[in-house]
Amino acid sequence: MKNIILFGAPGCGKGTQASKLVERYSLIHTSTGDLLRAEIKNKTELGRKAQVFMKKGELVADEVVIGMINNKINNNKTAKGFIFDGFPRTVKQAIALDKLLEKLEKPIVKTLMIKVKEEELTRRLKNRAIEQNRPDDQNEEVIQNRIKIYLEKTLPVADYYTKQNKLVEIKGEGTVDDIFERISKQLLS
Ligand code: B4P
Repeated sequence: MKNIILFGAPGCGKGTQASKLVERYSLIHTSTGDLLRAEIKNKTELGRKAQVFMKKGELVADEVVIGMINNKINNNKTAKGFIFDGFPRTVKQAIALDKLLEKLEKPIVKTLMIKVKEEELTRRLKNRAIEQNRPDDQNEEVIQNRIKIYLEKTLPVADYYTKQNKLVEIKGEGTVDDIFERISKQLLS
């Protein structure tokens, strides 16, 4: 099993690249953003609570997303591997993920950090607001809040994996295919 994390700021292209990677490598795509949006769509209690935070560009509570990941891993124990997209977003989530994978004796092999300049992130999120009508992309204030929260709460996760010698930086600007090839090279090395 090969477990990989796609890491980076909102709008860096984690979801875009994860979809292509699962196709090529037959891994299970595990996006906490997608799981939360499905809960909202299905009008569940969890979705109703998560929506309040997501609309403001805030993170959903660690316990909630860790619980969702726990279920996903337990329901796919024989999988070839997972691509974690948008998770972990806090150091607490990273520690919990290590513990869950320890039980399976299948640790994270690499954390790929997709790096994109802030002005390009903002441009992409504004475009996504038009294309996908996501409530968390709808105004500049929320977009800026998401970037601020990324810098405060999520960026320390990069140090966590650097200390484990697992962090690899990927230039996240250029065409989707160029970035995909950069990531694939890292997965094969
Ligand atoms: P996510 O669903 O993870 O979304 P994201 O970080 O905003 O975007 P991503 O990086 O996947 O970008 P995409 O490929 O779409 O999170 C949404 C929210 O859910 C969070 O803000 C939070 O509230 C909550 N949440 C999720 N996980 C959580 C967790 N673990 N803990 C707590 N809360 C959590 O790309 C963006 C746009 O750029 C797209 O329109 C795409 O087409 C375009 N694009 C991609 N690559 C491009 C390229 N190379 N060139 C030009 N455009 C490109």
